[in-house]
Amino acid sequence: AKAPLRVAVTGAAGQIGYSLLFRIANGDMLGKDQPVILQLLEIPDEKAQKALSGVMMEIDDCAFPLLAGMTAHSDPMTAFKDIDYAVLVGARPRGPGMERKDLLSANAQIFTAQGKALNAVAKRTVKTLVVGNPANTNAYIAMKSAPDLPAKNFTAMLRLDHNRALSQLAAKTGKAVADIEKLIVWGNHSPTMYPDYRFAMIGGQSVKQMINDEEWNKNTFLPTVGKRGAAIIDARGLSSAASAANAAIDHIHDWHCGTNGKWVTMGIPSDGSYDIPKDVMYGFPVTCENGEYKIVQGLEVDAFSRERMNFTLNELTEEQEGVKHLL
Ligand code: NAX
Repeated sequence: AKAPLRVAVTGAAGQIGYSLLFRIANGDMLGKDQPVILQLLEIPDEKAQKALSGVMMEIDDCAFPLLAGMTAHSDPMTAFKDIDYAVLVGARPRGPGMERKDLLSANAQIFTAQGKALNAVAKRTVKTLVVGNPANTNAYIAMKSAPDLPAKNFTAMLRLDHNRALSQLAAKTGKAVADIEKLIVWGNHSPTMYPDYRFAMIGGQSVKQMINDEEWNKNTFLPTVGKRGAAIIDARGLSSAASAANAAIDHIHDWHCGTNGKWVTMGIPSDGSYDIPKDVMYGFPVTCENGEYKIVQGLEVDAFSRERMNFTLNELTEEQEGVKHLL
């Protein structure tokens, strides 16, 4: 049998945690033959810790065969000890009267502390996915706070946006979501993201040609995907949770198990590809193999795409400039 892998999840008593933890313990993330140990972090607040203990009781009651251990923590220095994977979900939400820069600095504190803890105690090969918003910038902060770990192992979640775009394209073309290949979401996990189906294929046919409607792309597809999070809050009264957890599972599953050549979107520190400045935490098309992702290279960037890619890049640059003095 395989040795267990240690997975830390922060914000473990939150909404996303409630959908995510059961699926990790069930083997959906790292494979059906891979035992896992869960190291769960919540804020020290008594209510949060108590809620976490309740979630852990339920996980116990599932009697998951792959769950080899589980611990509760209120300090990242113990939660991240020897971990193989970190899924950083917990973040400071925007409160009433809070401005964007207050939100950025509140989160900068959380993610500098967690980056330093990863740097100090996690396995040297630890792979990190940041889900908590602003996800790209939080991932950037954690990466910059962990100088002894490989920068490439810090990533941000764009996969929910990718999956949302897939489902819109499936509905538009009347085809199965599983048959759509080569979709991309460039940039920031925010309404400025650029979902790009110029290269997408279904059964050997170009999706762009099948749809053949630039007005639909600009006026329906891009805003629908970009504002999907808001539409879900409006309908449900709560932000997306199960779909976000599912996207986190997909992201790490594909990173760990590989994509067999299939393109997926990951927020990763740029290596300069596509003229995105080095280190910016940006959504790129990647393929994964042997636990490593690789940016899909050589794609043409037309004028419309460059404009959209720069728009979302500028937002990221501003966010990352805004936290620089805190790093
Ligand atoms: P909840 O408020 O339900 O849960 C968050 C949990 O995190 C709370 O239990 C809180 O106590 C805990 N927490 C806060 N600070 C912490 C810290 N420093 N260490 C450990 N735990 C901490 O939010 P939920 O709906 O689960 O969403 C979590 C985050 O995901 C939010 O920032 C949200 O904006 C973000 N999202 C990101 C998405 C993405 O695609 N990247 C999509 C879904 C989601 O909106």
